[in-house]
Order: sequence, then structure tokens, then C-alpha cells
Amino acid sequence: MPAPPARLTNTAVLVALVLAFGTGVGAVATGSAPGRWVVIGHGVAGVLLVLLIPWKSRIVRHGARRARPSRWASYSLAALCLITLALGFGYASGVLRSVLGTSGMWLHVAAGLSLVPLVVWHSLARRARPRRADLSRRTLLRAGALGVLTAGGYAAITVAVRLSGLPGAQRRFTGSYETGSFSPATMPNTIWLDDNVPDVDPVAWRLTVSDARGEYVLPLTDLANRGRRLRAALDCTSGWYAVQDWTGVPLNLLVREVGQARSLVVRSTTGYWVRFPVHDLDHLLLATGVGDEQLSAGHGFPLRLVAPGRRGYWWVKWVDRIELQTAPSWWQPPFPIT
Ligand SMILES: Nc1nc2c(c(=O)[nH]1)N[C@H]1C(S)=C(S)[C@@H](COP(=O)(O)O)O[C@H]1N2
Ligand SMILES: [Mo]
Repeated sequence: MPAPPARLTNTAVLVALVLAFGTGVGAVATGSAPGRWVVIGHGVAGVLLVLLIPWKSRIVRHGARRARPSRWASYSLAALCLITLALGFGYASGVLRSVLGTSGMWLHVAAGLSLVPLVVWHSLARRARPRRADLSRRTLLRAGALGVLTAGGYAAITVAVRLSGLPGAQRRFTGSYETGSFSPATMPNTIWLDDNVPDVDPVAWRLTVSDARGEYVLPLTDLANRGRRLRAALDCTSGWYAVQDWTGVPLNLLVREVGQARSLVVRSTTGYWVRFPVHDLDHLLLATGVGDEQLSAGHGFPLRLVAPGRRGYWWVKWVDRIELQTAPSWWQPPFPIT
């Protein structure tokens, strides 16, 4: 295809970047099967960006001749884009799963987030101004052709990864790799941002339950005899998952009355917390053990939440309080802040 006018290429790049960002955030948040479409959309956005590279590099070469002082910021943006793409494709295919011991997924997310301010600056400073006449048959045909190429490229990569037996073919629908299923000791210990494993005295430990009837307190010994088993996948946003048999107490056995509550806050002794919609009560388990053993300190001893169908950051460790509230379930930061 002949290169379109620069303003159209720039608009297309911006649209692809916004799509990549939106689906990227969505892919981190999703833990249930319908979310696979968000993850696929993220891959498609990546392929689209790669396909736009030849057109965009003509514009970059042209802009370089003007030697504006701010061009170094633009070059950094370009370099970060390429790094983010390489890390994304590397992790997804399995060609590059870690760099110097750090998860490639983690690096991909970090690079992607650091792009945000640069993209905002660049798109304001070098604004693309499409014209009304750009909305032509020719533009539509180009967009259509690009769409077909993108879908074909995505399909070709998927098939190539499968045929070449790369690890990427074995991932869960969230994009995560299996690590330590049915072997809790080899399952990674993960912290969302900057939490710390607390020092726990199991004798002094109390779980406080606050429901529509008021508050009551339970020692660990009262939880031990009510064990149920639940098989569920812990799927961390840093790109691994593990299926385990968890044992513990279903939350709906602990909550006596729901009343007008709309949400359930689960708190860790460390201050970490998340808020669930109240109808999740029937699916949640407060685990005391995993795979016939007691939880280890790193995995949340003495109590950790098991939230099937939700990503790892919902699985609060070291739980000391569950609390029904009338606030709606969306009343919380989009992701935990500690
Ligand atoms: N209190 C607390 N709970 C937490 C976290 C945390 O940082 N603090 N990290 C969450 C994240 S991001 C994940 S993936 C799981 C990891 O559980 P694991 O360490 O048992 O594998 O715990 C979740 N529960
Ligand atoms: Mo995580």
C-alpha cells in the first residue's frame, strides 16, 4: 500500500496506542473466560502497531530533519514503544519470558505505563489534524485493508507459535503461564506493590466479621473445623498462574445477615484491602490451607482469600477482617494502591 498522508498515519498510531492501553489495562483486570477477548484485542493492537511502523518511520525521518530540541523526547518515546512491543511479543510467544530475572510481563507493563505521559505530550505537541476530505473512500479502503492485514498477522503469529511448539501456545486465556500447580511450595510468592509479609502469632490472631447484625470475633481454632475444599486458579497479573486445592471456610458461613449491604470489604492485617460485590459472597473462601498443608507465611498464613474467577490481586493474604458495607462495589481505586 502507498503511504497515506502523515496526519492519517499519526491518527492511526494514536488510535492503536489508545486501543493497546485500554485492552492492556483490561487484560490485567480480567480473570474470567469472556475476558479472553480483551486479551486477544491487546494482541491485535500490538500487531496493528507493528504494521504501522513502516509508515510512521517515514514521518520520523522527515521530522528528524527539523532538529527540534524536543526530538530527543520523541526518540525516547519511539524507543520505549519498540521495547514495550518487543517485551509484549516476547512474553506472549515465550521467546523472552524474563530479563535478568525480572518477569517480562512486569517489564512490559512498566514500559507501557511509562509511555503514557510521553504519548500525551507528543500527541498534543505534534497534533495530527485530519481534514474532512480525509473521510474518503480511499481512507476507508486503506483502513479496511489494514484491518484485514492486522487480523491476518495476529492469526499467523498464533499459528506460528503453536506449530513451532513455543511455550506461548500453552498459556491460559489471561496470557499467564502455569507455574507450580498442585505444588504450593513452588508457587511464587507475590506482592502487589509494596506490602510486606507480617509476623503472625496464630494464638493471638482474630478474624473480625462485621455484618448486618453487628460485629463478632473468631479465633483461628473456630475456623479449623469448618473446612471445605475448593479447586481454583490463582492467576497473577505478573504473568503466572497455579491451580491448587484450597481448604477453608466459605464466606457465606461466616456472614450471618446481609441486610442492605451492597459490598464486602476484605482486609489484611497489613492494610491491603479490596471490595467485592455482595453477591460474590457465595463464591469466596477464606483458606487456612492449600494442598493438604497449612498456608505458608508468604502465601497468607493464617488466612487468605480465595476468589475464583478473579485475578490474584483480589486474593487478599493475612485476612483479619471482613466487613459488609452499603457502599457500591465500584467504590474503590481501580487497582489496590499498596
Ligand atoms: N495483603 C496482601 N495480599 C495480597 C497481595 C499483597 O500485596 N498484599 N498481593 C496479591 C497478588 S498481586 C497476588 S498475585 C496474590 C499472590 O499470592 P501468593 O503470594 O500466595 O502466590 O496475592 C494477593 N494478595
Ligand atoms: Mo499479582
